[in-house]
Amino acid sequence: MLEGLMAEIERIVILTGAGISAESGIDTFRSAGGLWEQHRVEDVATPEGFARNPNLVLNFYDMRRAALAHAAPNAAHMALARLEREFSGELLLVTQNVDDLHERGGSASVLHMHGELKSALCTSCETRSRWEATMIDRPPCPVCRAPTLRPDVVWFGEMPYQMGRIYQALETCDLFVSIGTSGAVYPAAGFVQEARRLGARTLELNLEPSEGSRLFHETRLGPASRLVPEWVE
Ligand code: BJW
Repeated sequence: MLEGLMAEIERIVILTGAGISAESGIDTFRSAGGLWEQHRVEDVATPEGFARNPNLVLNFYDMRRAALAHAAPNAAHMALARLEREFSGELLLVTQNVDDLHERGGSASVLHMHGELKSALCTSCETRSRWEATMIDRPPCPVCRAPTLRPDVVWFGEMPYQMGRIYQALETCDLFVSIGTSGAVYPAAGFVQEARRLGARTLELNLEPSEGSRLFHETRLGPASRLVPEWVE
């Protein structure tokens, strides 16, 4: 595929979701037993929930950061890193995931449109800082010292990061590939239509058909750890 890709394709946009990290032991959101069966979305993934009960939200993210410490990238993350190294055209890897498994799998450039678990955002001075420890102790911002740090993640009702850059890449790509995402959350769920409208070929790799499966030219079903290396090979 890599040889074929190089011959025909100049620009690729890849969107990943929770499914690519599932085989690394990271919970997805909407699968059976997933995070939204264990927690109410309104409580842990909205700005209103954080305002109501910050400790509940900080606990939720502390728990996920702890789970991430025991996880390792799988063959799908590594295959995308290989693609980045060997593809001679332009590649934009956009992830909805807040984990760092793409980076640990070897990807040098990753756009985290829903933020990152290991980053904190100060709502007073808007500085981002590294966050490896627990948040529940509510330490002050390392820059302005205000006690106003929050998880640097995008909750419902908030604007995902770097949308201008993503739409620009979608407008000019030849190939859009969606991996391990349910297509239940916008704006990411609309990327396939955007890319297709402007002429890109579209491919979905997922365990089961996503909500927008019919919008793709092609869907391949199976675990990401098998499908992604097969596609990149
Ligand atoms: C495997 C696998 C294996 C499993 N191998 N695959 C009505 C209509 C349209 C939109 C709206 C609406 N009402 C409200 C909205 C907007 C709202 C929205 O989309 N709501 C929907 C519920 C309808 N969206 C927003 O509010 C967003 N902001 C926004 O729209 O701003 C305005 C705007 C306007 C114009 C342009 C741009 C913006 C913000 C959304 C923020 C989402 N935040 C979260 C939490 C992030 C932090 C955190 O992680 O805690 O992001 S929610 C959660 O869902 C998380 C994920 O990134 C996101 C997507 O989930 P994902 O990755 O798809 O996971 P799952 O679990 O759903 O699916 C897993 C998939 O993997 C499944 O398909 C499995 O089959 C598969 N799988 N094992 C391969 N081994």
